[in-house]
Amino acid sequence: AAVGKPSPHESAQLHVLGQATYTDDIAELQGTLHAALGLSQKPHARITAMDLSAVRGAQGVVAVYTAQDIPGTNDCGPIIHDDPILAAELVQYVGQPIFIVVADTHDHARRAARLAQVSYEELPAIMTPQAAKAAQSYVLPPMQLTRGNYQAAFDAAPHVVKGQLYVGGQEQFYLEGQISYAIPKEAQGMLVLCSTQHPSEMQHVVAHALGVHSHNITVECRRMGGGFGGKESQSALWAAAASIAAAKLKRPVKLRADRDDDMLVTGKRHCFYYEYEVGYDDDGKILAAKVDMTTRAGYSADLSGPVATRAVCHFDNTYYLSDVDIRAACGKTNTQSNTAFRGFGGPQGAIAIEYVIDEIARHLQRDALDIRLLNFYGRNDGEGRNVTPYGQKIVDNVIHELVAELEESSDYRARRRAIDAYNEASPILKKGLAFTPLKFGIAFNVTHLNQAGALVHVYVDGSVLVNHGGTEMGQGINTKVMQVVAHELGLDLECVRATATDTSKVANTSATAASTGADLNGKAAQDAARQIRERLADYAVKLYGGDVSAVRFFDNHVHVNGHVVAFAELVQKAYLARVQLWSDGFYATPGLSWDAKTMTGHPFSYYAYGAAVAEVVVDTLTGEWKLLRADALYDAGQSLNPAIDLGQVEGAFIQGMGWLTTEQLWWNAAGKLMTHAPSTYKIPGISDCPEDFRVKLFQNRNVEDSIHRSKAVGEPPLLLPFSVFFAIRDAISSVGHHAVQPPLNAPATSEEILKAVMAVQAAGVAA
Ligand code: MTE
Ligand code: LUZ
Ligand code: MOS
Repeated sequence: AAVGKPSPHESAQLHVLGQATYTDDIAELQGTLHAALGLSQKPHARITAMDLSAVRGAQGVVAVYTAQDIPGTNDCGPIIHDDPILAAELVQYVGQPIFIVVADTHDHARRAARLAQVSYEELPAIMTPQAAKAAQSYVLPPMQLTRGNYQAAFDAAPHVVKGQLYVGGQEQFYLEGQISYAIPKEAQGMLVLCSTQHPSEMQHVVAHALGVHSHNITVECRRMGGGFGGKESQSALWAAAASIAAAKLKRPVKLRADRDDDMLVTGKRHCFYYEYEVGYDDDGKILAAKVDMTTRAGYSADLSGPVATRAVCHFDNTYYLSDVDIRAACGKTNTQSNTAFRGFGGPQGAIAIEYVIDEIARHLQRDALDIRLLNFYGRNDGEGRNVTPYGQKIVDNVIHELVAELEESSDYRARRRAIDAYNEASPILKKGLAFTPLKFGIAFNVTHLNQAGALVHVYVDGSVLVNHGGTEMGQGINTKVMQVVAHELGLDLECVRATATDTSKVANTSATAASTGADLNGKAAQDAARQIRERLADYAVKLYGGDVSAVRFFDNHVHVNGHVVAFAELVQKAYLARVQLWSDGFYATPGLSWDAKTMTGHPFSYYAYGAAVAEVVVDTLTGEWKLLRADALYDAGQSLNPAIDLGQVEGAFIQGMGWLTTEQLWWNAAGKLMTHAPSTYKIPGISDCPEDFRVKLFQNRNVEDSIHRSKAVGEPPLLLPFSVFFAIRDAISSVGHHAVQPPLNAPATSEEILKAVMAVQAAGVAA
């Protein structure tokens, strides 16, 4: 069977040979022009005058467009329409696009974009979530989820912990930057080749910007060189700008962001500022939990609402919290409009409760793993403690078994003792160890987005083509969907080919996001392939007799009433008999509901689980550190493809580690993001990966009827490297013999680590 096999990524060979076609590799049409964007230099200001004559006069320039030149709506925002394509009078962050310049070459366009003379009347700028909170400056109304009686439970609790935490944002740093190539077609038509996770949204935005109906616009994406959420909504600006220029000039226009522009213009993971207060008993059981989260949403709403909602719904992580008051507000700041990034608020919600648990454990001088175990949701056997604060009952909890397996295989307890001994004998180098669990809800938390479509063609030679609404960003969705189709028709994977995502093939698709790509599109493709198989089975019975329910498809053959017919042979015969050999397919996840007002319902189809153990060594003189060993166990259900899933877990682990340690976004006093290139923004490299990296998939089967009982894998493992952050905190704590709580915000850069070490030392001296 094609499903469940560790097949290589469908484009692996093309990737390593450099032969995979990304948008910028597509052969350019004759007459293609190149665009660049002119950007705001102020974080918050009124434009009082804009002199673009030098831009117009620059070498190679063909045209310059501002907001007034947009034929349709000047809007590229999803959900709430507060995102202009080009700022007209008001600019709201440094890097906000204000004009498009089109030239004969990419280089000419970029050079010309710098020649604008813009006068601004500056307005006060809000740069941080704390400042936004103080000013009550929000892009959306704040949200709140309560259960039980938080205040009474808190007041009665024997112990309390209160504090603040700050967790920074993160640049998606897809290797392929944002790009769109717009090609005008006859009669208002436009073909947009775009690196995007959401072709249908690009189609809508382009149609609106051009003032035409959606049926005129086709958006196509064969693959992305990574999206990580950054191309869910924010590819729209680039698609719209290229299309506006192409429509005006009636010539193909390509808009490719270089890295600096990409980082200055587009939004990132939301940074979070938390104020928490939690009551607990002598054993460390949490009795009451309150958290007030403020995000740096940036200047517009974008996806900040759903991101904050997911943060609220992941504050519980793997823990039963009886009495809660969970608040989230999307701070309006004069920065890039923050957006989706792997985990989509889930990691930001969950890390807060993990920080609280770390604090409780240190107060009680207990191993944090024991506090975690004590607070886990109940098992599925009716012991209770299994309803989330938002009212969804957990019926698939495997965290007890999964954590027990990892505790054993990682030798956690013995290594804890060994590290204590090491630290006693080592004055400068300190080791730290941490064990963190995860639970992640699978489904878009916006219910209607949980739908997908697919199209399967069987050609007369027996070869199969599948097209679906998902997009390939390296995560292997095409491989998985091809496996599902091959399995359904009893074929080898080689018999199936997947083609570019195309709005003219499957309509009204959702973003490939929320880790649901394979779940949704796999089911839709299965539905399409099943219909073809059933038609072929009916026809086979007509030819060879027997019972249709006994017809079997495997090993590229059809077994019917004692006959064995090659699939391709049956297909040929079926074609001549005028049997339809192609089909569409559709899927909508059942059982979902959400009431945004009360923040309750059944927003997730099921939960994925995981856990990790990290061991680090920290140099307490320099703040430098190294991850020595990481063990991770992840619940991918009955994995569709264990090779791809292991790669996803490893990649998410390292990416999440970068978020919590080395990746720091820094804006200067003038409001400009200064970390806008790899020279100043440090993502993990190969040498940051632990030499000893033990990643395994937990043996499980989805209790929900998901595609072949698999579970999603794209985002949840991003929570695994919480273990790295808390291992660093553990190493710092050992400096004060675990008597002082080290203050540590994320990212725990070497500078932050050194500051925390010094704070612990100072507290030790004072005591
Ligand atoms: N893996 C690779 N290689 N590149 C990516 O851009 N994006 C992640 C994850 N894994 C990403 C990735 C994010 S943010 C999501 S939501 C999922 O893949 C989307 O794909 P899926 O739903 O098909 O898993
Ligand atoms: N919800 C969610 C969403 O859980 N994940 C997403 O990526 C998303 N995107 C848009 C709207 N809601
Ligand atoms: Mo992923 S952040 O849902 O694109």
